[in-house]
Amino acid sequence: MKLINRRRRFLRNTLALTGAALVGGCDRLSETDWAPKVLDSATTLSHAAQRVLSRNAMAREYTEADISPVFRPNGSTDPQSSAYRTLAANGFRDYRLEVGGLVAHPLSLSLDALRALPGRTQITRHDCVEGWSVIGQWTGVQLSRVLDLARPVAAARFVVFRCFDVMDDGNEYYESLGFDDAYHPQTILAWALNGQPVPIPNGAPLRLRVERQLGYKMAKYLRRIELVSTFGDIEGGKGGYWEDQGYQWYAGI
Ligand SMILES: Nc1nc2c(c(=O)[nH]1)N[C@H]1C(S)=C(S)[C@@H](COP(=O)(O)O)O[C@H]1N2
Ligand SMILES: [Mo]
Repeated sequence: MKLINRRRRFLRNTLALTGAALVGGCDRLSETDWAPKVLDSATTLSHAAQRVLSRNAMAREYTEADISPVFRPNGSTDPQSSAYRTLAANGFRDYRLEVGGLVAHPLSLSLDALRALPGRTQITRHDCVEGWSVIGQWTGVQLSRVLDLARPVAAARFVVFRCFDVMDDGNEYYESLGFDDAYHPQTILAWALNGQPVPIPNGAPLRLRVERQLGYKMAKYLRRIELVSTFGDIEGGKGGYWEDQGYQWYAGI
């Protein structure tokens, strides 16, 4: 057996038995080619074990040379709600992101206010559940910074994202995250794609990036962020538009 295979098998077994013990090594693991295959085996672990394993893990980041020529848009690409049309017609100058629900300090943030917060730029791969991927560079503010300003109260357990677009069945797109992903350093509210304002097809003026989960978690056309204790009483009760159609709430890659 080649050494690499032996290491792989060893790691797979180790992960399966003591996933939590390896948390400290995840950043290093993710820099190697074989790490994604090893981490794939984590999908056989229980959800709870996977969360412990991945709490601090970073999604892989790429170089400018890896950026896809076109960032393929998917789902809604041109929202028609009158609120959105009005904002778009004015170049989103009147846009405000509302932050409310179980917070001590509700917010209403303009794009300038969001851009004035410390930013993060990351080149990441977007994986759609349909089986295609694209790589793009995203710039925005870490969601954790916005949450720190809003100060979630103790009862808050999930972050819900409300969007401007209405789907074919008449329901608004929405999504939700637990606090592990909400406070993850690569979870950002992005206002730029590849150095330009986010184009309308990709979620203008502000969209979520959650780099360790599948594309449908990354709500575009953000209207409002709500802190809640449960999402069971929102829309279909499963935590997101696609979750309400049967997709998994935790869409780990
Ligand atoms: N508001 C909203 N967000 C959305 C969607 C959508 O239809 N509406 N589609 C999701 C899906 S399935 C994917 S793959 C990505 C697509 O992002 P992109 O258009 O920038 O490629 O957005 C996600 N976020
Ligand atoms: Mo998707």
